[in-house]
Amino acid sequence: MAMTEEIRLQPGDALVVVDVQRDFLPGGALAVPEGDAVVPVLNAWIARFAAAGLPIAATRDWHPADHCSFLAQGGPWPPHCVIDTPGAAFSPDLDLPATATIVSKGTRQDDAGYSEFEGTPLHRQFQRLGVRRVFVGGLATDYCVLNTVLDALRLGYEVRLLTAGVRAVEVQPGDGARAIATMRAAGAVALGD
Ligand code: VGL
Ligand code: ZN
Repeated sequence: MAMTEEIRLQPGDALVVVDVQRDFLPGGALAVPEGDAVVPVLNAWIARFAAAGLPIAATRDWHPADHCSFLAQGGPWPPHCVIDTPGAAFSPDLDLPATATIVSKGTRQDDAGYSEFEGTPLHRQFQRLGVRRVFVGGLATDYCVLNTVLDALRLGYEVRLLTAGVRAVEVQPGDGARAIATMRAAGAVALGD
């Protein structure tokens, strides 16, 4: 946690907690290996952002039961994060303050987007709040974290990737490391463990 201490938060910073939902945790429908390891790390960041009065967005994968990314529709994934099911709930161990903004994505049948900025009000909300730098952690490194970070950079935000607070699905071994390399090459600054 040394790096966590060294970073000085400032006005214009916001935290984005990506998809820390039961279905992505061990035992879930689309379990990310060690997905639960991100929870204490992100709880520490949530506490820091909350204490500083800075914005916190908690995103969630929020799919209709016939979503295009599910196997039955020819997609790559087993059904997961179906709207209003227990698997779509945030981890019960995630300490989200009542002030956190909840952002739902993938809510339309044909909306496969893996970015939290795609088809959501997140960019508008951040613009209204004067957000310039986003700190991103959560699940999964190689899908929603990757695409959210790349979109954030394209939209002009500075990005700090909370490397201790992300875990990868790893459909192919090495996908997580490759995703981190891609995010860094695009301009994200990785904060160490
Ligand atoms: C995600 C696979 C399918 C993610 C969402 O949140 O990274 N991955 N749907
Ligand atoms: Zn999904």
